[in-house]
Amino acid sequence: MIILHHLRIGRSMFMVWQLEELAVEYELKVYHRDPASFRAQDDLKAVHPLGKSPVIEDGDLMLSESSAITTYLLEKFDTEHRLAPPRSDLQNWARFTQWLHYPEGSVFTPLLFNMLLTRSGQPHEAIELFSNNEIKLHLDNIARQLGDSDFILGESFSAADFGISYVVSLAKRLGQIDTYPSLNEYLDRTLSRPAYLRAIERAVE
Ligand SMILES: N[C@@H](CCC(=O)N[C@@H](CS)C(=O)NCC(=O)O)C(=O)O
Repeated sequence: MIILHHLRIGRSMFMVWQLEELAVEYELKVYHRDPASFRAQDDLKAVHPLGKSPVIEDGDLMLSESSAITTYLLEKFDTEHRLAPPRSDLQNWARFTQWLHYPEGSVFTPLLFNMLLTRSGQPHEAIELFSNNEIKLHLDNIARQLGDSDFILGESFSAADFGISYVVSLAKRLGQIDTYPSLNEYLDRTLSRPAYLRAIERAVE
């Protein structure tokens, strides 16, 4: 059975959601953040040297990095290609892969800069300029790709929507999507899916 090491308040929630969408049996091990630093604590560091989440175990396999975990879970459980195109459909598979890796690879970093600047209360002109420009670039890009579609790759929900929902919801928490009605509607749509609601119920005690 898959074991998900789940650190509360963060991107691991989107892995619980994925397991629920795949209707996979899994065990959830929940970890709490240090209330002062908001970082993971030693219990999670004992699981994996990075001390970060999500991490899954499947028998002898221990896997970190959200996009790698998603790819593994799709290979193993999405045999009917409900959540991603098959590799034989090479161009659509390549497009899917681009949107799967984009949130962690490009969108998260400027959002993190914004979050750290806000938390520190210390202005930093160069970092602020960089992160504001990059956040706008990426939110514009996501909104453009969405257009009038329901989901990031068109009318069907796909596994690329987990990571996109994560970064858009983080942007929302940081007050960055007020001028993007389509991103607000997108979040309403993805985060009201029954599998996400089940994930919340299971992961938030
Ligand atoms: N690139 C990794 C990032 C993992 C990560 O940074 N996770 C955060 C949770 S949102 C974490 O565990 N932070 C705790 C810490 O670094 O102390 C992924 O895609 O999963």
